[in-house]
Order: sequence, then C-alpha cells, then structure tokens
Amino acid sequence: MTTPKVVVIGAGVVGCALADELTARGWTDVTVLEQGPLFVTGGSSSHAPGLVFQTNPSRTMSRLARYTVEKLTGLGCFEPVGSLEVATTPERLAELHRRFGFGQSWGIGSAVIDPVACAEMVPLLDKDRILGGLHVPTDGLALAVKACEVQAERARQRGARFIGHAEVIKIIEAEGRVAGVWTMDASYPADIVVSCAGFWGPKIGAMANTVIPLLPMAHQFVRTTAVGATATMPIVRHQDQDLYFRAYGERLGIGSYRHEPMPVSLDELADGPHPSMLPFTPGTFTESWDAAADLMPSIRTAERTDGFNGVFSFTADGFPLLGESTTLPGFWAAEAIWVTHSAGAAREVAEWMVTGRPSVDLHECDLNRFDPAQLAPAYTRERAIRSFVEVYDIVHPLDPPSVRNVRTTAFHARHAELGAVFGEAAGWERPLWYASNPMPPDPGERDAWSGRHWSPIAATEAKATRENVALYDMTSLMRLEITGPVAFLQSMTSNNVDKPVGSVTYTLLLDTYGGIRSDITVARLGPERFQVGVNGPIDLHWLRRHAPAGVRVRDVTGGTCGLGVWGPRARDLVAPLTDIDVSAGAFRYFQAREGFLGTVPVTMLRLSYVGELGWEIYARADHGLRLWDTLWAAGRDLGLIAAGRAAFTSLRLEKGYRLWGADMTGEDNPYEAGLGFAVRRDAGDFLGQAALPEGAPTRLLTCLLLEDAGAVPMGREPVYAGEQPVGFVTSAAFGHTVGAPIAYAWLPAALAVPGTRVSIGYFDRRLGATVAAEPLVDPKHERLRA
Ligand code: FFO
Repeated sequence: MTTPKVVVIGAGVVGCALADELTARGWTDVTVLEQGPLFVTGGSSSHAPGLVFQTNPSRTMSRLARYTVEKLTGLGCFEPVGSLEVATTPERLAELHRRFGFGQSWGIGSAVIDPVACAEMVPLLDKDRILGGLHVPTDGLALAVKACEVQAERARQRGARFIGHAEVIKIIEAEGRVAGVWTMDASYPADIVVSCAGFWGPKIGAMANTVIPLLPMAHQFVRTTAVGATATMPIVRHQDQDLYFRAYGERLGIGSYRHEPMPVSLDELADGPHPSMLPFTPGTFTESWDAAADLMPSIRTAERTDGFNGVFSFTADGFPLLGESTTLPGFWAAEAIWVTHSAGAAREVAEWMVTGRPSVDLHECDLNRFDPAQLAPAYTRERAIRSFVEVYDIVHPLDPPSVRNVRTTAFHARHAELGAVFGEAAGWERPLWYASNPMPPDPGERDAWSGRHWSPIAATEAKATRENVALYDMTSLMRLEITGPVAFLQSMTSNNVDKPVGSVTYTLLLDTYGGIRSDITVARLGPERFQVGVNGPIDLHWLRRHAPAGVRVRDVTGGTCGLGVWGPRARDLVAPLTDIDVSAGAFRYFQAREGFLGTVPVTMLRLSYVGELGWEIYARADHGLRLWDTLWAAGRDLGLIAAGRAAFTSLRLEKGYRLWGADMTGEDNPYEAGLGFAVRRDAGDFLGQAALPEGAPTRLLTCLLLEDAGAVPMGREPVYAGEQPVGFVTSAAFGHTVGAPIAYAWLPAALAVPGTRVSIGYFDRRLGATVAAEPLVDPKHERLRA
C-alpha cells in the first residue's frame, strides 16, 4: 500500500514526535526538513528548560501533557522529579486548591501540602515565605533535545528521512493543493506538508497563504552557581512572582516572566547556531533575581553563571495551532506547542491526518478557530503580549481578554445606554446584565469567586423572561447561509432536515466516529435556501470542506443581527408589529417565517434556547437599531426588559439545553450527551451514522442540583462519589426559577440516577449535590409550545 508523501518542516521536538507518530501508523514516507543542524536545531526545543507541569484548566491540554510524560518516560527522556507550585498569598493558595481540582477532574494525581512539607521536599525554600504548595508527583523534566533524537531515530528506522541545513524557501501548489516544498538546493514533492516550525511558523505559513497567528517572544532564563540544589529536586513554580525553578545538579536554573514582554521580529534574529537564544539583558532580570532570592535565600549569596533570552511562541488565547489550512488543502500546522504538550500534540495531529480525526477533542487548539479579525497581526500581538504579562495570573473563566470591541453588534449603543456590563465571546461584546435593571428584593449571597463578573440583577432578568418578556442580543450566534440541494445538509447532519419550507430542525454534525462535532439549527427558508445556526468557524470550514459543487456556504453573521424575544408575553409584543401571522396555529414551535417587523425585513425562528415562548428575529445589520427601537417602544407598556448572558445561561441550564464545547464535544456521542432525540432512524444515511454505538451508554451528561445556594461552580470542577473522583462539571449556573445552583457533569451511567448524592470539589471545599431528573423547568415543553 502506498501512503501519502509527507514533508515535515522543522526537526524540533514537535516535528520529530510527529515523524515518529506518523511512521508508527504506517505513514512511512516522511521527510523532515530542518533549517539548522540536527538535532540542536537552534529553535525553541534546543534551549527549552524542559519543565513539564501537566495541570491545566483545559482537559485537552492536560491530556496532551500526560501523554508527553508517559511517552518520554518510556523513551528515557523524562526525569520524574515531580513539581511544586508554591503560594505566597491566600488567593494563590485558593488557586492551588482549584488546580488540584483540575487534576482530580482530568486524572492527574496531586496534593496541596503545608509549608513544612514543601520545605521538606525543596529545602531551598524559605518556609516562612509560603502558605502551602501543590505537589504533582508525576510532573518533571523533559530532555527536549534527547527527545528529538530518540523519536527521530525511531522514525528513521521505519523509513523517515531527516535532512539538516535544509531551509524551506517555497511551498509548491498544484491544482489547489499543496504539492511539495523547495529548499535552496532541492525540491521535495509531497501530498501533505506539515509546518512544525515553532515560532518561525508565520513565515512558513505565509508561503502557503495561511495565517499562523502566533507571536515570538523572548523570556529570560539564568543559571546560578551551586546553591545546594539536588538533581532530584522537584521543579518549582512561584507564580506570584512569575518565576520558575529547576535544578542542574547543585545549581539552579531560574526562568522569569516578570520582565516587560519582549516581542521578537523574525527578521531581527541573527543567523548562527542559536537564533532563538538572544543575548541576556541583565538589567531586566534584577527584580526577578531578588524575588527568587526572597523565596530561596541561598540564591542571595550565589551568582549568575549564564543566562539568555529565549524565544518561543505565544498565541492570542494561549492554545497551540493545530490543523489543516483552509486556504491550501494539504498544508497543516502544528505550532505554538510547548515541550510539555509536544508528544501529545504530535500524536493527535498524526491521528487526525491518518484517520480523519484526532482521538482527543482539539477544538480549543484548532488552527481554524478564529474569526478573520482575530487573525490580524495587531490582534495576535496585543493579546499575546498580554498573555505573557498574565501568564501566571489567577484567571477567572469569565475574565475578558485584553483586546475589546473587536466586534460590536448593531444594538451596541442601546446596550451601553442601558448600562450593560459586557463580556466577550469570539471577539463579540455581549451584555452580561444591564445595570439599569433593578436589583431583586432578595439578592442572596455568593462567594467572591462565583460572584465575579456576575450581578444579582441577572435574577431580575431571568425572572422577567419566565414571567413576562425579555430581549436578548443573539447576534454573536454564528449564522451561515447555505444554498443548494437539501441532500447536502441531509447527508451531513443527524436529524431529518428534508422537511417543508418553513421548518426548523435541531440536528447534529457528527464526525466519522459518531462524535458530536457540533449541534446546529437548520431553518429551511426556501427549497434550496437554508439559514444554519452553528457554534463557530470550525463548523463553517467543516461544512465548506464537504460541500459539493452547487452548494454554497456563506458566513452571514457579521452582516446581520439577531434578537431573542422570549417570555410568556412575547406574542403580545410581536403580534401588533409584524405582518407575519404569529398566532399559535399559524406559526408553530420550530418553524421559520420571513416578513416585516415595522419597516424591517426579518427572518423569525420560533425557538428558544432559554425555554420560553418566543422568537429569534434576524435582520440585516443596518436595520438593527430600528429593529431594537421598534420592539423597545412597543414593549414599554408590557414591561419589556433587556436581558444578558448571565440570565441566559441560568435559563438554558434550567431547560437542560447543552452548550457545545463545554457540555459535549467530538469525544461524546449523541446518546451519552442526551441528544439521541436528534438522531434520525429512517431517512437515509448521514455522516457518522455507521459509527454510532448500539446499547446503553456507560457514561452520561447529568443534571445536578446543589445544596449550598451561595457557591456556584464555574465548570471543570471534579465530581466525587464518596472520596472517589468520578466525573467533572461541564457548565453550571444558579437556577433562578428553581432557586438553587445547577451543574451539568459527566458521570458513570450507574451514578446518573435521580436522587444519587455526589459532591463537587470547589477550592478546598466539597459542595453537596444530588442528581436530578432533567429538565428542571417545563419538561413537557408547554411553555415553548404555547
Ligand atoms: N441556532 C439557533 N438558531 N439558536 C441557537 O440558540 C443555537 N445554538 C446552538 C447552535 N445553533 C443555534 C444549538 N443549540 C435547542 C437546543 C440547543 C441548541 C439550539 C436549540 C433546542 O431548542 N432544543 C429543543 C429541540 C427540540 C426539537 O428538536 O424539537 C429541545 O431540546 O427540546 C445555541 O447555542
């Protein structure tokens, strides 16, 4: 059997791991081209200090790290010295408990230990300076250059070639696909080219007409004279001062993110053996040295023997860039990957290339996750610089990113007038709640963490939606216009979408393994015209990639706007304004109509992610203010209020509606996720159908009701049965109608039985919770169908 001819650009720790993983899967025609020498290439891998901390808020990133540890351990390229993250403030100690929780959720054992135990483990520490630490015994040190050599050697034995001093200067295209690369000396034909060029990625990407949105930055690293370290000392992080430490025999290596960010322009990097090691700038290290000595007093009398400013990659959101280019098929990227995640990322990319899908959900890392505006160099630069500054900060899941107002909706001015407090999603500014709405009479108490980016006003907005009518800005929901024969969407999605014009269908995009790539709505507006509500750019590219000639897939989100008008009085509000018959008999649940609302041409979909009577109303963006003002003026007598995302999330969880990416991903099948109702049985074949499992699921997405009203999980916390971690929270919110916090969680099916008692790890506490029958509100859909 012939396998595709693959050229890998870059023989750093990612390129070598990828060659190993590809050849292990039988793709043996692999050529790795490296601009520098083999295997101290001069890229980031050759100077990486190799610290591997596996714990990460992202389940995916933790698993990529865990595989890296397992693999490199097996190859003799890992020293399992363990890690210790120390806290010098109460906030950090709380954060370490939260990180312990991530470990429990993702299966990485750790413990929060007291200062005395920390000092026993790392005698260099001044135990009086610290409040505690998080110890992860399986963390440690990766030997990056050795990992390159060993993985390359395995690949070589299976037929791969590694060529040093072979700088790629051009990517060859033929018939709209990648066809090979040129170096100064030779051409290398290829069916697939993978850029593993690390921080050089943007330069290679440009040759393939593909934006690689990363920023190379320098960060400082020094070595000390002997301070009494030992080779078995755990690696240490001192996040409160942006420092990390590892031992080199009796000496220490100290890395710092404490200095001003140092973005690097690729043009400035000198030739020579180590273009990624810039000269050390002692002036910017003074404070770091003092802070290090403060934690480990023996540093005070030591000296710095050497140091350098090492260049590596930062992205806007901190995640790597993995996947195939949408502009040049056959050109792949595996970039912005730390040594920590190198083997894991390489395995997933190899799996993806060979089988068509990775075995771990990679949506957070997908090269094609960005809106066009988020590909602007200015955007990447500003966010990457901020990520550098905040690299060890305590990050709340709702903290907005540094770059704001990238995308504002047609209603933005009205939101501002009403005192909206904005959050951000995919570049969009979205109201979380409106300060002009009244506080509820009994606002209740919340702990500081779950009260951050939250206001009791959300309760007012949620109540108004359940009892009256409220207006939600739905613009940020990505919308596609798809034109062409219905057979395309029928073959791509799990439910039956071949219904009469005017129908809306909730349906799933599955991958070839039956995993949920997305959940979408398909509104059939004409025989061959569909409005499709999706979860992001990845869906757009997936549909486009599969679209045959005659089918057009267009992103209409930015040129349009959308409002949700929801609540028992929604019909009273809308009926007098529109020529569309909105009576219960004429415009039924999950139907679509086009017409006018006031002067505005609108498309109305009768569905509601908050579980109430009402419509999503879409219009062109230039009509947005008029649409808002028309509804707003008519709503005065009805007591219409605007409502934000905080209320929205609460209401959707009460109704049991899943959020793709949080509650379920490509790793979950429809039955486990409680979405079996969206899988058709008898209307022809669809992608993923053949792989759907038979029999009862062994794990289930489960609704939990919490006992303590004052603490609301944020997602990703561990769930325990007794002392045993058995699952993790996917999303959570206070349910204002049910009067208790709600959490959805993945649990073993045996525990997913209403009445089962479990607990949720929340900082150093356990929150009691009970499995509840779902949905908690309106199980018979009576409100929606009114
Ligand atoms: N498209 C639209 N128009 N509106 C949306 O809110 C969303 N979504 C995503 C992406 N596409 C969208 C899909 N998520 C339901 C549940 C989840 C959704 C969308 C709709 C829903 O109404 N479910 C009903 C379906 C019943 C039926 O099939 O008849 C239910 O489960 O009872 C927002 O994220």
